[in-house]
Amino acid sequence: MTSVDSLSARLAFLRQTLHAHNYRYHVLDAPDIPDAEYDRLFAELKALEAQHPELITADSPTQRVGGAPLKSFAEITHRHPMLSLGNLFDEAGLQAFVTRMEKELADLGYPQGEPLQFCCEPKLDGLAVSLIYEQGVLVQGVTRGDGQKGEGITENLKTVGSIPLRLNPLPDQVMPTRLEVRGEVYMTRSAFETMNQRARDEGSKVFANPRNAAAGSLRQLDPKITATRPLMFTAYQLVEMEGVPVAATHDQAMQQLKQLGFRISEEIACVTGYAGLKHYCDQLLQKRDGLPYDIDGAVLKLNDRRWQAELGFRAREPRWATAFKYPAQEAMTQLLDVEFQVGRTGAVTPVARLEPVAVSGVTVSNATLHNMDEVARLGVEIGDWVILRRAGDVIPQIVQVVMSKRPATTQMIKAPSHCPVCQSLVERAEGEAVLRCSGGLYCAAQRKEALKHFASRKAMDIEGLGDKLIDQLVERDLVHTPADLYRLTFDDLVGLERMGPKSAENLLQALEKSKQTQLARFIYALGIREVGEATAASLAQYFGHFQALREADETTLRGIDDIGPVVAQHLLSFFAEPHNLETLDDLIQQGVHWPEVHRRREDLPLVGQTWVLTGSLESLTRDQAKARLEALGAKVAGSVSKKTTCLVAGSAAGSKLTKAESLGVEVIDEAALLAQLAALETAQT
Ligand code: I6G
Repeated sequence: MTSVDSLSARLAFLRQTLHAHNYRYHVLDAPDIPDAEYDRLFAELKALEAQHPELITADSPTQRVGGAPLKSFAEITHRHPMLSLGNLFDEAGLQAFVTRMEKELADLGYPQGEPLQFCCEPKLDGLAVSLIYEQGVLVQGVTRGDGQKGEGITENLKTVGSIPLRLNPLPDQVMPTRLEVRGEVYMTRSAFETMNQRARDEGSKVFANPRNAAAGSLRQLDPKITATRPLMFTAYQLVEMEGVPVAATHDQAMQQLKQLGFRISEEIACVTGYAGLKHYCDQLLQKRDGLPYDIDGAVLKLNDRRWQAELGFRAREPRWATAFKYPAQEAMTQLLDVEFQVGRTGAVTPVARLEPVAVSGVTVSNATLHNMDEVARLGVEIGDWVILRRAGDVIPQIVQVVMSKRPATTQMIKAPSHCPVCQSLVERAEGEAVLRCSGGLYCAAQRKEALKHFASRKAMDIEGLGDKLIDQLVERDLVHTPADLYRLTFDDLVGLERMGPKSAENLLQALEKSKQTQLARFIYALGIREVGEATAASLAQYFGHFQALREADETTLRGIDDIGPVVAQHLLSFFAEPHNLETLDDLIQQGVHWPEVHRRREDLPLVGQTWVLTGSLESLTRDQAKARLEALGAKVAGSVSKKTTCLVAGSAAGSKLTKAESLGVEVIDEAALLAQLAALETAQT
């Protein structure tokens, strides 16, 4: 073999290997090499191509990084018009859709009495694009535009990791000679939040929602900018495939697309008739907040492609498909006032009081404004009309001011100089956006919040000690520190509002019961800044003894997984504060205790195991389950692969369960998880 041959072979090997890893990562959600190894192969390919630019191919993984900036986008005529979908909003509309289709199909000769099969999927809230492949290589990517003509954004789309530059062959090594596939480019909510947070920190452009972010990213003339944006592509329609027969049904065609290398929705399901459609739409709406991306509805398609073709199109919509729309995630309302709330750590946060408005099915009258930098960035004033967004599990947010509707008499929002609760000075630390009350535990608001956190379910779990009760205990000066809770007497309690003798008795018992706790819970209950459940679990697992944590220096803390410089500093400051040390001693004096053991990580029972959690758990949150598994030494991963030891499937588990079953991975339910955790934790103590 000549050196040219061996170079070509190495280039082909690197491209094929990187391509296969891309597919595993983006489509199967099951990477099987570490990122560093991928990066090493990529760097080798890049170096070889730099030495031999004449050997670069259009489908090389290096071609994703973004080519030269364009002057403008070319106008491209769609070979098949890019239609839109009709919309349905309620049961009556859905019923009418099915009845109309039954009638039209009957007129076309559809067998009488044969129930209609539909294929359903979420309607992702992004930007529709059409991709064209020739001989398996991506040659063109176009926006929808007006449906007839769109903009050529091929270079930008090439930077999207989940768009294959080259297709995988179908079984028997067949490759379509031409393929046109359509799908949605979008951002997951978490990628969007991370990107926006970085933009806020850097003072660059912040987007109102993931959809605008995806659209803005694709409209960049410089593909290098697009390459930095966390975009995803999910295919939703196989429009045309030459050289290979297209499957008879839509769901099978989607499987063909998956084999060819495209990501398809994990929520695709085939259903029968009106009842099946209704059930799917209801279920998906229930799942909506928990999905990692925004959806604005469900897409419902007749599954049989032959009957789709018979039905054809009406105006600019297919007759065989429609969108069942869900309540919008954004709404316009008026900002009535801004109040400043003091949190557990003294953060003074502006909270928007709004004219109540329905957003994604819920009436919202308050929204966070985060901090004064955010108020300035939005340019919002009291009296303004604003766009409110409520998506996923996050607190509703104001994302934009409708300047065109600004009333003549708006009022500036001013940061308070003194705490609205205790009148201490409000400070802003250098480099921080957050305002803080300097009152510490003198401030009743901070005291109340600290006590609420201490008593909460994931912390000391003091049953019956609700927010209203804590407010009264603080306002009547009965409790200053968490340790004071354990000194409360029957007489203290019966005097409180809505507290009868029985409730007082129960609360005293709950306080007594809470004294026996676990180290991780106790650490979490202390409310140290940025020490959440998972960090508390890591600390408990690492130190085993509370005293060791209390005395740890910075070097030791920084040596622990998950502990960065900021958290280490918060821990050091907390344990350097004499008042905190007094309270800790006092709590222990009052009888708070937990089993302590010295352990080495290697001795933990789940070391070397990888667990995955999916579906909804009822008796504990995912974070709690994760923290407890990690405390026993397990690694908790986000996706199932052949390396997964066990999948915990809660209710409504979806594709991860199917995948685990196909890979022969052990699957257990919530009850079995709880039993295993209890047994292993007991064995540890
Ligand atoms: O499955 C789909 C998802 C989204 C679609 C679709 C869509 O538009 C944003 N549009 C059409 C025309 C079809 N399926 C057939």
